[in-house]
Amino acid sequence: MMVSDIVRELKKAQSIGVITHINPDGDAVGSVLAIALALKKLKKSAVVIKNDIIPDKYKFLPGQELITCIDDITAALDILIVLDCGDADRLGNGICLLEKAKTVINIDHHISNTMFGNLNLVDTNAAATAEIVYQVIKLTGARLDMDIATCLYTAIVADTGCFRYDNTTQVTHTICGELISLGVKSNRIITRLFHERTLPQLKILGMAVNSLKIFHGGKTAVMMVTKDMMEDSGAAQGDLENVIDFGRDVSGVEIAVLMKEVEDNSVRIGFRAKDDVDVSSIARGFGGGGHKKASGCTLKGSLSEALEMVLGEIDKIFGVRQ
Ligand SMILES: [Mn+2]
Repeated sequence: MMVSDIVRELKKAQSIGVITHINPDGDAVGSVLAIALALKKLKKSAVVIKNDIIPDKYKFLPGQELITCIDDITAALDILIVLDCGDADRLGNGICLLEKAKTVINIDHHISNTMFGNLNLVDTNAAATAEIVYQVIKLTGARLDMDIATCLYTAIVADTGCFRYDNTTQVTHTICGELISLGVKSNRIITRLFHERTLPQLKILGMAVNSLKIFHGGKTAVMMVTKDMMEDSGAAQGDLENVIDFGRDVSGVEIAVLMKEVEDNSVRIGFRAKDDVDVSSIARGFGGGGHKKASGCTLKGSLSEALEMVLGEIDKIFGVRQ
């Protein structure tokens, strides 16, 4: 599917809902707000449909007034745009909206995308879904203003780890250069995303780092976050974003794992790879998905059971555990 096919559909439509995956990250939030703001400029009735809590650190983004609850979507939508979501199951309660929309447009950059839309625009070379959203907005002719640019820039900065990950390309920098020329406050956004922490965020980071264990002769770093740690620190869901990077940053580590105990005897697991290891296959093997260097899955069981399963898979890459 081409960007022009998507734009043609958008132009024909009137009521458009925009949604992303549960546990939304910066790319997710920035992308949905950017496209909804642009659609407004094209005089469409556009809303961002809320299927999960939006982390406080993205509350500064423009367009928050376009956010609507699922229950308020009573009439059928001409189009539902699903952004940054590799699998319809990651829509949480929002999955019911797939039925309510005449056309579902799936725009994403995950290699694991299941192509669940009527129209699918999946570009795995894009560093962030926001890069694709930028192309779509450009082609609609909607004027990129500072609000839209701020959302897009934040999304790209979030998904590239501030241009550090190797998904960052010349295209990424070209787009971001244009966004800065529109007045985006680059350093303020980067500080907000990567350097500013609430006290609970700092406490949970400390606890996670303290739990770090090394395996495979230093190539694997595992951090574990228990429900008690979340409670003691006062941290909320979303406060763990980027914590996994501290495991990856350890010299010699090639795979970082962050395991979080979640409600119903299950463990949410994130993987990050340095250099040549592909962690998307590990996550996929456990029913999850993601990218080569950043992926995730959920396992049933206790933290220690999940740890054994994960290390068992990494043994296959690095050989005998040390
Ligand atoms: Mn993304």
